[in-house]
Amino acid sequence: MSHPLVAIVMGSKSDLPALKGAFELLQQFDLPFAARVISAHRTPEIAAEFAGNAEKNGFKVIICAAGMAAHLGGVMAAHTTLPVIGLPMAGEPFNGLDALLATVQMPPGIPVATVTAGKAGAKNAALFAVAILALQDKNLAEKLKAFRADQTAAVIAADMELQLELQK
Ligand code: RP5
Repeated sequence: MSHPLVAIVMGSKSDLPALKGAFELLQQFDLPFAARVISAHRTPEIAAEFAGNAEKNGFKVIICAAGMAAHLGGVMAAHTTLPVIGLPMAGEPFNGLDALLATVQMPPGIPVATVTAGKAGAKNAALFAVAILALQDKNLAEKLKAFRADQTAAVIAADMELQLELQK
């Protein structure tokens, strides 16, 4: 198996259930990925070491999932020039709005490309990683176009189904 190009780093194992959609999408695109539990505040040295060596270790993009104060994306991005996608995790008591703001509000100079919170964000984070890798991979770009075409067809089919139901 080829070396994973995508790293999915989560701040806590408690984030794992929300990431299932990202795992499934990357598998759908036959993209091997590494998944790690690394906390920006509980294991800061490991976070710095992982991000600092990510490029040398063959990664091309890092997805960072974290909840609450959600420093993970910013800390990772501070230690690498690889693209970092921030995925806010929804949690109590602010249902992800805290993590969204913490992740998206990077001061100028160190960007974290932030997707929406939770399961929808997990899918979009994976799709955004695919889009980044597709820039250098024609086969992957074709797969992404096919994915979009399938999605379009599914919506059109759902609309046709609705019209038929309404005619009954
Ligand atoms: C963040 O704090 C994690 O990413 C998680 O979303 C949240 C709560 O972590 P646990 O207390 O469940 O480990 O660091």
